[in-house]
Amino acid sequence: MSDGEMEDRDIGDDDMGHGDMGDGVTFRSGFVSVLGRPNVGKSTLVNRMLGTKVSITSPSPNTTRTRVRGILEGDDYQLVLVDTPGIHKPRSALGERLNKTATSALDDVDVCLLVVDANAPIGPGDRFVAAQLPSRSIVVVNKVDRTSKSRLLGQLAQAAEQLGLEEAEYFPISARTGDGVTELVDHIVARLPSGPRYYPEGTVRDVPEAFFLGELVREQLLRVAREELPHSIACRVVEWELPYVRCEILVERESQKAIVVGRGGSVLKAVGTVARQSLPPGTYLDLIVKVERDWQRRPDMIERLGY
Ligand SMILES: Nc1nc2c(ncn2[C@@H]2O[C@H](COP(=O)(O)OP(=O)(O)O)[C@@H](O)[C@H]2O)c(=O)[nH]1
Ligand SMILES: [Mg+2]
Repeated sequence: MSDGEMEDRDIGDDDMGHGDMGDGVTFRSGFVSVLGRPNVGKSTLVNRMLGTKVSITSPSPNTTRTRVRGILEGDDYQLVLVDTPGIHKPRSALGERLNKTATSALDDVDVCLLVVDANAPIGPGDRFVAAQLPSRSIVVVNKVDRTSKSRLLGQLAQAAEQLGLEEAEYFPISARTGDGVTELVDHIVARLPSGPRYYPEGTVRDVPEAFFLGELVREQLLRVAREELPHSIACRVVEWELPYVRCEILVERESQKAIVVGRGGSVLKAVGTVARQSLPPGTYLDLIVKVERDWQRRPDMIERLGY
């Protein structure tokens, strides 16, 4: 989804009045983890709820590699949204690491969102994730823009029957169009306990700036990547001395390097143009492609990349 498609959420003027809901609570806050199998739209939902991009998205699974925190606030609440890597059957050291990162987001969480795809049958992947969640989770049935009313009803029934979450609540939404998202946010806020402001007012994301730039570079590269390449790309900013920024792009094989560079450097150039838009004007962004053989299988490299 492009930034342009997203409207800014005007959180300041929310006249719903989430504050004192008759229980004497005047400020609510808490951590809300977003979990699910890969590709169901977790990151798209997090971005949509925040009205800005904090987490990169792509059509290929396992795009999200770290826990990404975005902060949504109103006059009387602050909600820390934790996006996670999709939980899946791991095939590499990286995959194992991603699962660990995701399940660790279950510790000390106030509300759990389990995202499922409205257009795919509830399967073992969904049940596997659900089994690790508290029974009182919120099941978000995403991508309703692609389904029909009757199919959606079937999907809700299946979710209720198969996920084993006795006390779950169900929200059909479209992270892409925003359909149902306001209702979901209102509901989550109402469920938050009374608590402090965890982040200074106005904070949007808890991701180091340099790391986020590396993510934006990777997101652009994922647009040209096919087959196994998405998993093989890693980006890390190795120098951040404004106006000079240097970002390394790692791939696993020489053949992949050619794709990432593009004919006459065309891909790199296009990627750089988009990534620079999030940097101060006049920033010089140096993109360097390196082959780091089989980094996905090497725990030391995964660690060094911050995954
Ligand atoms: N049609 C449709 N596609 C969506 C929706 N939400 C996400 N997607 C697409 O699903 C793919 C995976 O999304 P992403 O947020 O990266 O999934 P994640 O792996 O769960 O974080 C991307 O191509 C998204 O554009 C939705 O509500 N409707
Ligand atoms: Mg994601």
